[in-house]
Amino acid sequence: MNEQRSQMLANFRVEVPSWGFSQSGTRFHAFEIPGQARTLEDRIDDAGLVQQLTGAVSAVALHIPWDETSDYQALQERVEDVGLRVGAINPNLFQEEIYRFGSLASSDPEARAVAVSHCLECVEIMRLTDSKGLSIWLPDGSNYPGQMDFAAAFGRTVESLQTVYEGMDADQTMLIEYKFFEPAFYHTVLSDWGTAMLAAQDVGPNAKILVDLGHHPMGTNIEAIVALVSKYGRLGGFHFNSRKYADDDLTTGSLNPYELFLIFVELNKFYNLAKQPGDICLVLDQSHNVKCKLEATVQSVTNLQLMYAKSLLVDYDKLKAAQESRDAVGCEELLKDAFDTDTRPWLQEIKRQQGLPEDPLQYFRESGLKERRIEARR
Ligand code: PSV
Ligand code: MN
Repeated sequence: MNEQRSQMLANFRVEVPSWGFSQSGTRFHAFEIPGQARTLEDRIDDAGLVQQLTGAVSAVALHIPWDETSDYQALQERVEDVGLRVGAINPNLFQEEIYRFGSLASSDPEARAVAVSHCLECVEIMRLTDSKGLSIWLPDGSNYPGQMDFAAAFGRTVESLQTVYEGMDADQTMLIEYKFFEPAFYHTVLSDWGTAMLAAQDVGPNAKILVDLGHHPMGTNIEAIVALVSKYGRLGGFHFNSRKYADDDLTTGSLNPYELFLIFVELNKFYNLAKQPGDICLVLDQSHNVKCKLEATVQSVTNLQLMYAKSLLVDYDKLKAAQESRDAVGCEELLKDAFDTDTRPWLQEIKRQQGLPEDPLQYFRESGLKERRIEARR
């Protein structure tokens, strides 16, 4: 395999979410999964273990207050001890009573003030932990026609985001995540890439869009969104996961590998994803309610590596030429050729060179690591 491409594949990194390791559930029940993390330290150790197994983790993304602590410097040291950085900091704007009618968009000035001040507290945590991304998702919206004035709610959101942005440093990025429904079912304030883009443009140059793969209506062409937002310099990052129906938070690549590959194809046109630290923030956002959480995270990281590898096989010059000569079949065949190539032997070869287990899942299961983790957390 071409040396440069191998180097790129070897350098690919993704952030893992602390919340992907602890107990989660559906609105019906949260099951106990053997070995799941119980403390903040467990979550960091799990992120470190995924890095030890895959070599492809850059950072652990945190959610506040789920990962709140009295000593953020100690937290950062622990993260560095497991070979990682503190990744994006996610404020939580959805679990306070005062947010019943919204957070940054609320018509209640007190609710807005609480939400803004929580985001600013997260900016302070970023300073203490040297994190560069403030990843904001707001649940704001309405359930019934007439309940909320759409334009006014959007205006209040922009104003709140501007206040947060003014409190941020020049080397910090605000990531604005959109989602088309849930928890609101009639209208959502930041429902799609267009509304997030309008907000980002009003907020400032370091306000970017975050694309969560589970946040679009069925059939949305996410790769086309990626291309447009990138063209306008506004792509800030990703929340990777997989979905069948809505925001299912399943293992990345489990249901949509071709879509994932096509997203990487667009990303490669704009960014060098092998550059570390990267220009965009690639994060998993999943909650594993059936699988061993650590195994699901390893699977997700591996699926990302394999799809990224396939995207590196595309001949982009040939693709451009075929597009310009309007050869629809030729274009598609170029992509299919790359997608149909088995990239597992290539990734295994890289892992051998890096001294990593060729099959991280098998290693986790057979080396005793899995049992020891379950035993220690009983
Ligand atoms: C909302 O569904 C979301 O995708 C946001 O990123 C939240 O921070 C995260 O999920 C919570 O799990
Ligand atoms: Mn998300």
